[in-house]
Amino acid sequence: MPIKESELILNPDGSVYHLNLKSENVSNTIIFVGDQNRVEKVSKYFDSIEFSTQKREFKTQTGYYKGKRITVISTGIGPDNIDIVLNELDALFNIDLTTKTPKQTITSLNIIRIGTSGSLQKDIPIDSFLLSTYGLDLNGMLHAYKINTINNPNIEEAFIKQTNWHGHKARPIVIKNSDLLEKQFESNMTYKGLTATAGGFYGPQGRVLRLPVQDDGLNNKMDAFNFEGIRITNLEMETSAIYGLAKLLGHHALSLNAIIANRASGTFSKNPTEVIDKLIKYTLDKIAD
Ligand code: R1P
Repeated sequence: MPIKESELILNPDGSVYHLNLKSENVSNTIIFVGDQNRVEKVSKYFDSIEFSTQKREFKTQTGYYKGKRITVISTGIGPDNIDIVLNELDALFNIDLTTKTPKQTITSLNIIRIGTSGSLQKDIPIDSFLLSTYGLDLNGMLHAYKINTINNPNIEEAFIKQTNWHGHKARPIVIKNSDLLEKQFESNMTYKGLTATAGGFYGPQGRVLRLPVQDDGLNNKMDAFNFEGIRITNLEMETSAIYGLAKLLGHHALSLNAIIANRASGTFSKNPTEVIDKLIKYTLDKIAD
């Protein structure tokens, strides 16, 4: 049965609805950034650019870096956007868009997020690189899918217990990164740890401006969380959604974070642009290696 046109929406030119992309526009090595203005901060290092487009916050450029074809795409902020980006990218490769039927053979993508993030641990300094070993989903988007083949109940149970997680909030989900990409991108420059992904920037990450939060001790409990040596190192808004959907769809994903804030000490980077640029170059060189 073909997928109905209301479920997989295509633009009049045949491109996917939100991303405005056709399969020939995209490499199977894809860098995700949050900020649409960061796309060109990556592609300025390309030797050549063959394709550019933008719709809403989703800006895409495809080009070559040291002979390797790479696509860079901005996802905007948050797990809801990741749902759109992952599903539409996957459709470009793994659904026949003419017959609207899933292909028999799956093409596996390599997805690397270059993000910014705040560290929860005093010993993970501002301006460092952090490679996310796991994504800890605190926002619930992934509960729309059947996740029981990809989650880690032991870590989840420990987290629920150690933080006294409130039953009215979405049940936390823990998803592992791609071992393959971790090996490719790790070095003595990368700290490692579990990255928590919140569904908002203020209350969902424990920031209090005028509104009280449900649990004002949550960040401290997350900071103290330990499961067999696994610590929560940082908090942002996309990693768990990328890890979860990539794994379900058969893709490899890795999240690399430029640490621009230290929530434990309450400090912010003096030069966030510089550390992001360094992480961009680091990532591109690891891809081209
Ligand atoms: C919040 O300011 C945004 O910055 C972080 C968060 O995950 C969130 O998307 O990442 P990016 O810099 O990649 O957008």
